[in-house]
This record gives sequence, structure tokens and C-alpha cells, in this order.
Amino acid sequence: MTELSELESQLIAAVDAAGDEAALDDVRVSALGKKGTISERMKTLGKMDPEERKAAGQALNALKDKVADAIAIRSTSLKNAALEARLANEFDDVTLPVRPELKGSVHPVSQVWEEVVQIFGDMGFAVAEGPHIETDWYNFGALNIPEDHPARQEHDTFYFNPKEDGSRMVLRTHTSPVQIRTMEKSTPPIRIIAPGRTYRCDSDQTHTPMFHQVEGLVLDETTHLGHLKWCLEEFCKAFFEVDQVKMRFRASHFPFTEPSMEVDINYSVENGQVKIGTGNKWMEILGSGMVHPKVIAAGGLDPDKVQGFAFGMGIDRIAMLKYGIPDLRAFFEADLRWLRHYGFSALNVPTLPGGLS
Ligand code: 2NL
Repeated sequence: MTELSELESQLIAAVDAAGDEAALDDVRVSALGKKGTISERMKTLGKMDPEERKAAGQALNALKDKVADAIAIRSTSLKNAALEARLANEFDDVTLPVRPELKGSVHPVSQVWEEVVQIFGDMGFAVAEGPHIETDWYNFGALNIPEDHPARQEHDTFYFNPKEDGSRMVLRTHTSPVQIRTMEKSTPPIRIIAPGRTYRCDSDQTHTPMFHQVEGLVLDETTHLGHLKWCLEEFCKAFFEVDQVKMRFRASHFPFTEPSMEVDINYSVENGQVKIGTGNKWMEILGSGMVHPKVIAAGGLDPDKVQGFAFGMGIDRIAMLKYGIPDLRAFFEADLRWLRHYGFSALNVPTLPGGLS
């Protein structure tokens, strides 16, 4: 028995001396492992007579429990100490000033996205979002885009492999599917914008395979072309931060609107810089029209009761225009020097009363 209590103090001392989890595990194996000191003693029980075996067995089991408990307690305190050390080491003083070389900036696309949301938000538009991977119906069919329309061609649209039933999902080529989904689940009046990423199989000086678009949709019982014109004029003045801008509505054609109009705004070039709202040059900035009755019906609404307008424009394009950024492809190269030059402060959130940019 004295021998057992000696073993106990040895083992407990070893447990307490273990400096880390690995050392503690070594102690565990040396005591409780298959060939450990306690296990070896257990094996001698078989040769004892019953009385002796009972007493020795109880004493050994008690020792085993004590050592196991000590190991568990030591393990917890080692883990806590390791965590404390890590926390002390990873401590960040959030009151220190920002290190200039680490300061991030807001990408022009994010900036313009936020500006557009602010302007239309002020006019009572809600923001709607939806999936980037769409069915043929939401991306084309519901928008009155016929089977043989060039936009559906393989070389403009990213198609996924066909499913078992032969249907193919697509990467949305515009944010219009979001508007169809909104029509399905709401009752007019509807006043939404759908900003988001869109995808077309196109890559050159002025096109990237992923780009950003914002579309707008207004539907109720009385909305007409006059509302469309006012709304887009107010947007242009607010976005380009000018008091006046001339607008030219040119007859055009889209399958999803009738009539359809492309919208130009006036500008001049002064010292190599584009100035919106002055001069007599024209620049196209968006497409628009009255929502086609077939599209209203596809959205689950009654075209005899509901009418309104829609429009669409490229966020990347209006960002280049407003901020004088010459090269579209630089937008998506993640070049830190470019981001530092064209980026915006994260602390200047665009608001109408506080100023957009
Ligand atoms: C452009 C032209 C446009 C729309 C987008 C739309 C959406 C629905 C119904 C009707 Cl759900 N129209 N969107 C309408 C006219 C033009 O975009 O040039 N975009 C860059």
C-alpha cells in the first residue's frame, strides 16, 4: 500500500509538471496506457487470492481515477493558459490610428452602386435582389425574348450543362429576372430598383464577362411616359450632381418594353474632361420604355389593369463617366495602386443631404 501511495505522488507530480498537452499525454500513456505503470499492476491481480485481489483492485482503480482526474484538470488549465497566451498575443488596440499603408478604399463600382441606391431610395424605390443563376424562363421567356433572339445565342450567354430534362440554367444576362420575381410576389404599386452583377460571354476594350447593371421598375394603374421622363431626369441631375441636364429620348426597340427609348444626355469636353449637362454633344446612358403587356402577364399581373415603366443602365459605365476612369478592364484587376487612386473613403457614405461624392 505504501508503495501505491508513493506511485500516486510520483504520477500526480508528473501530471503537474507537464508543460504542454504533448508532455501531459506522455504522462497519461506512461500511467494508463496499455503498458503503463497502473495497467501493469492491474495484470498482477489475477495471481492474487480473492480477498487480496478485492482490496488491491479497489486501491488500483481508485488510483487510476485519481490520476485520470488530475490529467483532465491539468489539460483544462493547459488549454486555458494557451488561449490566454494567444489572446494576449493577438490583442489589437482599436484606438490606434489607421496605418496608412493598410488603409482600404471603396471601389468605384461600390461607390456608384450606393449612390444610385440613395437617389432612387429618396424617390421611394426599394432595392430588390435575386439569384445570379437563372432559368431560361426568368432570364428570357418572361421578358418576351423569342427563342431565336440573338441575345440567347451561345456566344452571348453563359449556359450551364443541360439537366436531365434538357433544360439549361444560365448566368443572368441582366437583372430583369429579379423584377419578374418581384412582380410574382407583390401587388402593385411596385417601385423597385434591381442593382447587381450580370454576365455575358463578351470580353474586349469595353466589355467584361461580369459587369454591373441597375434596372428599375414602376408599376401601378396610372404610371405613364411622363413619369418615366421625370424620374430619369431627376436621377441624372442627382447622379451627376448638376442643376440641369438636357435629355433626348430616342425611339428604340427592346422585346420587354413598348414603346422603347434610348436616353441620351448632353455633355461637352473641356480640357480633355467630360462635363455632363453643358454643351451640345450627346451621349447614350440608358435604355427604357413602358413595360410590355406580355411581360406584365408573365409576372402574374393583369396587363389590362396594371401599367408602368422600366429602365436599365450599366453601373460600370456610369462610374467611368462620372469619375473620369478611362479603362473598364482596370475595374476588375484588383491593382492596389489603381484602387488607391480611384477608390473612395469608407467613412464618406454617400447620402443626398450629405453629398454623394
Ligand atoms: C439597357 C436597356 C432596359 C429594361 C431594361 C425591363 C425589365 C422588366 C420589364 C421591362 Cl422586368 N423592362 N428592363 C427595360 C428597358 C431597357 O435596359 O440598355 N440596359 C443597359
